Amino acid sequence: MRIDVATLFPEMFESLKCGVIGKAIERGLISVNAVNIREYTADKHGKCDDTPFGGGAGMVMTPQPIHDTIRALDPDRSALRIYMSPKGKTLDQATVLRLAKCERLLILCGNYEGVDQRVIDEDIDEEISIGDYVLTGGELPAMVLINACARYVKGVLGSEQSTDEESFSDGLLEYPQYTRPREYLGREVPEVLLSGDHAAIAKWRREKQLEITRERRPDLLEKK
Ligand code: 4GO
Repeated sequence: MRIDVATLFPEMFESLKCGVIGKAIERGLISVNAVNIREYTADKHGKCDDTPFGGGAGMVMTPQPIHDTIRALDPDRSALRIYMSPKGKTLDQATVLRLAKCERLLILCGNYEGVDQRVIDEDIDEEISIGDYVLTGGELPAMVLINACARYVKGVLGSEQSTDEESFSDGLLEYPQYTRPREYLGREVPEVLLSGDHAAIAKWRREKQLEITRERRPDLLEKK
């Protein structure tokens, strides 16, 4: 999977080199190519923003540098083009799975008050939000999206880590996990997990999933 990112802050994407995603990049399973929109501005002072028509606070990113960056990265429109925005469709696991199947993604990150609407209309396929809150830029949401999708690319998670036993894979929240020691701060690991009875363990875990989902996210049970 190839992911191109159009951003004013490509350095932010260096942090993807950490951990599981970093390993996947090293192994060539995914590639992340963050490009600075400023490299494409025709303005001799490197300007990429201007005041909004109609007035109001802040600055808006101008269309020319963005359009030219996107055209350079994806001249034949072979990537699915996404703009990170609080106005977008809220990201969920079904959307993650659909995007993870794409061979190429191009993610546009806005800053300030956002980007000129005409590049969204001309160049963008989908607007996605990571949740109902506003951030100063689309870069962190883009990294959330990249991380969530990369986990579903074949080979990214080791054989011991899996995407099919976790929260949301079956529409429920996850059961609690325990590891050594058997007692910590006076708290014992639930007896059944030490029993070696795999059927009893599976039953206990299912019950815990239903219990925590009923308590915290009854809406998920309704959907099921
Ligand atoms: C995306 C972008 C929040 C999200 C953003 C989100 N804030 N909830 N800020 O996914 C245009 C300028 C949007 C700053 C950007």
